[in-house]
Amino acid sequence: MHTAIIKETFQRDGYVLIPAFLDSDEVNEIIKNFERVIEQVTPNMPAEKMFFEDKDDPSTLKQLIDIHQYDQFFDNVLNKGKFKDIAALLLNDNVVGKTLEYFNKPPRIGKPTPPHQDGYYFMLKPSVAVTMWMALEPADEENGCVRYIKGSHLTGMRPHGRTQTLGFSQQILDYGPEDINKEISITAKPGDLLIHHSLTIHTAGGNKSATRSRKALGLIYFGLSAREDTEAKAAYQKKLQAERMGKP
Ligand SMILES: O=C(O)CCC(=O)C(=O)O
Repeated sequence: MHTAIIKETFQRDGYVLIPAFLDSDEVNEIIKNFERVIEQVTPNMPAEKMFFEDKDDPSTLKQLIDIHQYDQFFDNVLNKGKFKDIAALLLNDNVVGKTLEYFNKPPRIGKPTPPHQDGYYFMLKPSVAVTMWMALEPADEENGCVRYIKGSHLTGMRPHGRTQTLGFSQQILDYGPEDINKEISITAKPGDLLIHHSLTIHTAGGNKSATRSRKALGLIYFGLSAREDTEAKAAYQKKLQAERMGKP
């Protein structure tokens, strides 16, 4: 896919799908290294960087965050590979790799990803950031592929509030049938890369398959022109505190 088309699509729609961004050997290398990390590195990672669908069952691992901080292979994927170059191209900026994540939705029990805008978590001003999501196995409606609302990066930040979903603590509060009607499901094959703007609304279904998992690689890049939004951060901390005290 030509870079000019990738950029134009991203700017217009708020997301872009790049088919076969990595070939099968490259995907297998990522899968092999995730397996190694799960076996050998996670025992040294703090508990708050790991989420399980069932905390008493290690086979239900659903998310690992900040893997690059604990593993050189994935630090290189985030900071040295071709993912970073494409982030800089799309944001028209120099970028910093913020995090590298592992996502899974285990068969039957993988929960939906609540509708949200990543920029709500990032709290940047301006919100110059992208998230990348690369399929490590086929993703479709049955096992919970990502769904986007086209053009939603152009209409501002929606109000967010608390969820009970581990790893995705915030969701759009006024998300309704009109939004659901606009959702576009993106089916993806291993190596296909999805990139979305930090203001693009997205969600994903639960995993309804009895046999198939839904594994993916996640990467986040901030533009160097983005600054921490200290007002938004303070308001968020106040809101979390109120929620802890049981206030609305
Ligand atoms: O893996 C998913 O279901 C969603 C991932 C997501 O929301 C994100 O990377 O921002």
